[in-house]
Amino acid sequence: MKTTVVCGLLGSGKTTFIQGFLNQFSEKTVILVNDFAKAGIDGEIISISGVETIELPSGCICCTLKFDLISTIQKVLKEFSPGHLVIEPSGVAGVSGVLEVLDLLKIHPVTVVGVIDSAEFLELYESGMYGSFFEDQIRNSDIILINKVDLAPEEAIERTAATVEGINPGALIYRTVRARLDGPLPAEGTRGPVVKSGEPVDFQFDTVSVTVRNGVDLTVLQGAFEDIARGEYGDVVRAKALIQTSEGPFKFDLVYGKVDRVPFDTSVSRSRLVVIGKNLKKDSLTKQIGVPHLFL
Ligand SMILES: Nc1nc2c(ncn2[C@@H]2O[C@H](COP(=O)(O)OP(=O)(O)OP(=O)(O)O)[C@@H](O)[C@H]2O)c(=O)[nH]1
Ligand SMILES: [Mg+2]
Repeated sequence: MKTTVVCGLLGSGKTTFIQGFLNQFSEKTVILVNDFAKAGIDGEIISISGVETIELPSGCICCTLKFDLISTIQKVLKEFSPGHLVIEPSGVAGVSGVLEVLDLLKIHPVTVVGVIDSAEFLELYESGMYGSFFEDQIRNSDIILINKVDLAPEEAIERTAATVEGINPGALIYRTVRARLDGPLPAEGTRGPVVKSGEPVDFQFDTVSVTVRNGVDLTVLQGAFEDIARGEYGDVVRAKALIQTSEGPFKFDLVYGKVDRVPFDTSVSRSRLVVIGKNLKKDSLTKQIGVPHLFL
C-alpha cells in the first residue's frame, strides 16, 4: 500500500491538492480527513469525487486523537485493503505525530507532501507565533509545495523557497497555484526517520460550528463572510462553509482575511459554517449567521 500524508497550516491548500490528484489515484484509494472544527467540511468536498472518504473525529490527530487515528487506520486496512491511503491531518497537526502513528503500525512507504501558503508563510514563520510547527512540517516533508504563488509577491516567494530549502535541503520543492503539480507524484519519498522539532504546538484556537438555514440569500452570506474577514466576530484565521444558498450550493473559504467563494457541484443538505480563531464571538455568530439555538 502507498501512503501519502498531505500536511500544512490551516487553509494552505491541502484539500485543493488532494482534489487535483484524485484522477491520478488509479489504485483503490481511501482518504482520511481530519477537520479541526466539529462540523466536518473537507470530507464532503472530497467525497463528491466518488473516492472513499472517511472523516476522523474533530480535533487534532497528532496529539489528542492519536488513538482514533490508529484505530481508524486499522479499520480501513481491514475493511478496504486500499492500494493507496491518503491522509489529510488538520491544519494545526504536527505531522511528526501522524508519522509516528504510521511507523507504529509499520506502514511504509510514506510520502509526505507539505503545503505552504506563500502569501502568509514569512510573516507567520518569522514571528515565531506557531513555535516549531513549520520546522516539524518542512523537515518531515518529501515534497514541498510553495503554494498560492498567484497571491504572493516574487520576493516573498523567493525568500519562502530559500527558507524552506534551508530547513530541508533534501526536499523536492515546487512553486504551485492551486497546489497543482504537472505530472505524477514521485512514487516514494526520500525522507529519513521522523524528526521531532519540539513539543506539539498548542495553537489555542477556538472553533465555532454553526448550522445555517438552507436557501439563505447569497449576497447576505457574502456580506457576512466579509464581516468575519474584517474581524467582527473575533480574531478569525480560518472559516469555511458549505451552504445551499438562494442561488444554489456554494463553498466559502476564508484564510487569513481572504474570502473565496465558488459554486459547489452537488446540493448541500446540511448547510454549515465553521470558524477557527481566537476570541470568537460565538453567540453573535450563531445569531447573525446561523439558525438560532441550533448549534451543530
Ligand atoms: N488564490 C489561490 N487560492 C488557493 C490556492 N490554493 C488553494 N487556494 C484556496 O485557499 C482556500 C483553502 O484551500 P484548502 O485546500 O481548503 O486548504 P486546506 O489546507 O485544506 O484547509 P484546512 O483543511 O481548513 O486546513 C480555498 O479557498 C482554495 O481555493 C492558490 O494557489 N491560489
Ligand atoms: Mg482541508
